[in-house]
Amino acid sequence: MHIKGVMGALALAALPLAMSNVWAASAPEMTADEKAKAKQIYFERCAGCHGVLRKGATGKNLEPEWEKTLADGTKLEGGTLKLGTDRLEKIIAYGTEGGMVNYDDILSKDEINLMARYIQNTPDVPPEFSLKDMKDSWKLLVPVSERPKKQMNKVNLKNVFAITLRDAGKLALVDGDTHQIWKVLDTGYAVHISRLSASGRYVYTVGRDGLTTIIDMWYEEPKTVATVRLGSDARSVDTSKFKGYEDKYLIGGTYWPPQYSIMDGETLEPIKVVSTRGQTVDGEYHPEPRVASIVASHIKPEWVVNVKETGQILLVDYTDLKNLKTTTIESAKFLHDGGWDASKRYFMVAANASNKVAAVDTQTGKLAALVDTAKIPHPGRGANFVHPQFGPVWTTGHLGADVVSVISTASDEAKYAKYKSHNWKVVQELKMPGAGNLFVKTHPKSTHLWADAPMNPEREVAESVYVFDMKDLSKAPTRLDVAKDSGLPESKAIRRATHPEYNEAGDEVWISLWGGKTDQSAIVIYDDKTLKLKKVITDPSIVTPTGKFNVFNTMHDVY
Ligand code: DHE
Repeated sequence: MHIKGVMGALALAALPLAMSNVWAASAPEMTADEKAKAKQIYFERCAGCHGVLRKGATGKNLEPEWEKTLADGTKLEGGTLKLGTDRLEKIIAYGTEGGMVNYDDILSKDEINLMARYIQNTPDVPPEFSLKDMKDSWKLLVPVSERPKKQMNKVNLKNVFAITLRDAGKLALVDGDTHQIWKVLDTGYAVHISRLSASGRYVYTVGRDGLTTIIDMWYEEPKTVATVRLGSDARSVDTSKFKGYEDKYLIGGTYWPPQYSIMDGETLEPIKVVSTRGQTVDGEYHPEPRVASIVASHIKPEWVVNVKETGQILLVDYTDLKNLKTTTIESAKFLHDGGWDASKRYFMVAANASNKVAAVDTQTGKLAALVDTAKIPHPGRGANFVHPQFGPVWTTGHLGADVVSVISTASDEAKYAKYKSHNWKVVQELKMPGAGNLFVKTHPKSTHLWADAPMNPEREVAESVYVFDMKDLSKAPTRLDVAKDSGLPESKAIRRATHPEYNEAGDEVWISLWGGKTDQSAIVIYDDKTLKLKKVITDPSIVTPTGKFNVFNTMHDVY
């Protein structure tokens, strides 16, 4: 199943150079057909963690041969050739304690053998993608002048949910007031996130394959009005939200090529492409610094662009695209996902392989702190609340630890001055039943903090969500068995309960029950106050639902 991409971290042998043997092996031969098939599998399952050039990030380096020198001068070397086909097959099939998950339930024996051979060969370098390539891919399906001048439907747009139907390559727009599926639209493959225009009229999606779409919700039924390709591997997109720039620009980030692109916000016409290749925070050149999360500031005409491999956070000023001004802030490797603190002055981003969260002060354009956390923080966008003992806090779950970390923030300093000494520290760790959390969520009107654990190997844990009572955080969380509550018959594959998302009013929480491609999946809705089941949305069109984005909460970064 696709989720395996998240933790694909091969534990490859590393030996001090003095002890090593001369490389004896040569890469196994492969036919052109085998290579083409392996390349596709690598893109779908492996590249997210190991990188296109296989230099490693969340996952280990997968080059045939590599050497590196540690800070103390020790030289190390390793590589897939050293491990050989048999050992690699075992690692791919059964995983490792280092975080690589097993693929024996996804890939056939032949495919595992194919991949074991493929990664001993030199990585293929995919083509670059220029501004001209983007322009050639751009399709303006409906010019702005031909679009509705006012909303042509009666749907409460602010409470619509944009739901990724991952393996179907589609997006469902669901009416949050009636719980009815409003429209299912074609998108790129495995849309990673949806973002909203500042006006709340347009939904933007970005597929893993780089295809970006803009959907106009003012029609009687939502309609895709333009598409463009950003590159061959993408994860992030956001709009310009600052006053005077509403709906003006869109920015998209790509894993391959490593760059970000700026487009017209209403037509997606490509305007500018900026490479992120360059030096890491350790001073080494990196050829593949992928663009991870991107968010739009509410307090300045800027985007925060987080570059994974370099650990550099870019504040990109969009007031003058011809003379682009960028502030580059050093933080830590490898930057991944994150969200705003309650004041929307500080952006909190996970440097997951360093077990740190970087807090960027977007007002001063400087790093406020690097906070040490438990293993592999994975916040999604995180969750903000006022802690009874520590004041304003932002929380993150962890892929690699059985806790949710509560971090004190400097939000609204005048009001919360007495908590200053706690700022930028983990003030509490809330115990989860195991590791494997991906997302946490709360809402200003709620007293609950929701956490999922879809990557946990235990079915019981992965199919449930956990709800903490923020009035008394010493209590264990309440477990809600989402798979059972869905009423769907038991399935062979684990159906992962993931990505809690509030409705506009902040009184319902929507959970994706993410089954295999051929299983029936569901969206399971709970009453936030009583934690009772409210509604289950199942429909043959609900295929592999993952991320859900409520229009109002996404527009205003409510979490
Ligand atoms: Fe995600 C956010 C990258 C695997 C679902 N994911 C993000 C972001 C990045 C990212 C950079 C932040 C985007 C932003 O805010 O601009 N994700 C990656 C990967 O590189 C990784 C580890 C492996 C891969 O090959 O993609 C990965 N992600 C997954 C999944 O397997 C998930 C569970 C299902 C899927 O669609 O593939 C998944 N990622 C999500 C979701 C968000 C996300 C739902 C948005 C969270 C939010 O609330 O903002």
